[in-house]
Amino acid sequence: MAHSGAPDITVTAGDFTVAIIAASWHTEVMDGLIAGAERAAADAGAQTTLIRVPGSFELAVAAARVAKHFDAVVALGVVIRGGTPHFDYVCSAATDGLNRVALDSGKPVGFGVLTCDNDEQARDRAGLPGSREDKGHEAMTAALATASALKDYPLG
Ligand code: DLZ
Repeated sequence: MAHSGAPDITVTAGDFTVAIIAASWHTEVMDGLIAGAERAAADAGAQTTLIRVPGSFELAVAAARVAKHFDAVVALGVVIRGGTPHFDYVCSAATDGLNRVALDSGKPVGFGVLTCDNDEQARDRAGLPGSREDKGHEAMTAALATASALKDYPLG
């Protein structure tokens, strides 16, 4: 299911704790993203805690609040373009906010927010039966691989 050009990452170090922050819009696609993230964590021996928020706009504040309590955070959401500029504002808030959390906390933040033109594009990336990609799994793998790469460099 890997995207063309995506690295084949194997996470070797287990024992990490990860907060999965998940938005609630677009239920079926979100269920696929969460399942993919949880599968990747289980394969790597990591412990997860699932925290639900209403929409993708709320992902960053939740990540900011909990980052210090976990080795890594994975943010999952689905934003579908509508007929107004709202899509751009929610996507910017999520991407800018989550990037700020990563830099401010020094903790890896896996970015599993789908920003799509339509529901079909989102389903194709959600790790559901028939999907070409599994972005929840990818986001968790990236967060764990980064936590592993940085484990010998403590915060502060
Ligand atoms: C309002 C809204 C809309 C129109 N679309 C989405 C979406 O496609 N995906 C998503 O995660 N959230 C959406 N939201 C909700 C906002 O993220 C946010 O929860 C509300 O604006 C309340 O702050």
